[in-house]
Amino acid sequence: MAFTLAFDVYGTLINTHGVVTALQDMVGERAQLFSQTWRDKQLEYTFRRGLMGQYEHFGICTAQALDYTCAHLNEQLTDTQKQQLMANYSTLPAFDDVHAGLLELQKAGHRLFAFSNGVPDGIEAVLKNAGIRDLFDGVVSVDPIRSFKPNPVVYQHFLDSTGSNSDSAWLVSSNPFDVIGAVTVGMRAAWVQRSSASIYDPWGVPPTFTIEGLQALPQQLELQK
Ligand code: 2OP
Repeated sequence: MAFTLAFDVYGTLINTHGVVTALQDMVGERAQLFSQTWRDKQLEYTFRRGLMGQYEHFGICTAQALDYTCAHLNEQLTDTQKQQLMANYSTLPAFDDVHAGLLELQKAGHRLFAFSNGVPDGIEAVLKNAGIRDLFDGVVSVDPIRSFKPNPVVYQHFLDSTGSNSDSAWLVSSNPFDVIGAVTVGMRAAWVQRSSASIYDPWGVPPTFTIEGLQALPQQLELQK
């Protein structure tokens, strides 16, 4: 049986910490801390905007989180530096295991979709620049719903947009909140734990299985048919 696979983008296919190299020139040793704070705040803003019904594009959440991070860490970045960091967001790299893993899944006959909090143009650009856009059947953004993961409505939007259902569709994500969001609406979900430092939320809602990278996904899906 071929499955419909929803791949989370930022943090799963694409390494958001690809900005660290550019940040090293701007904030030196604090580049890693800056990157992590920026990412955490970006996600927090999506959660809060979703909860409050105050939707703004993912790019706005990212830009506002960047301003917050500068203030929080007392780093005075210029407008040009901030623009450079925001531009880097569309040229972030894919993780090393992604291209080969997607290719194998495509060959196995699965339908591959990128499914993200990003707006369609942003998702298209980052996947294209990372050299993996052609491996997908399509891109599904939360934007038409004007909310963010893990609002249950956005997972239903994925199923509706791809003509799939919770028996045939899987979420593949490194973000535990995303996995829990998908499992809660009845989808199956693979958690991609690339590092032992990545902790799963102890909510009693486990992933269907855990993998260390996409190379393990084709075989694991074979076992689920
Ligand atoms: C994405 O939707 C959650 O950032 C993650 O791409």
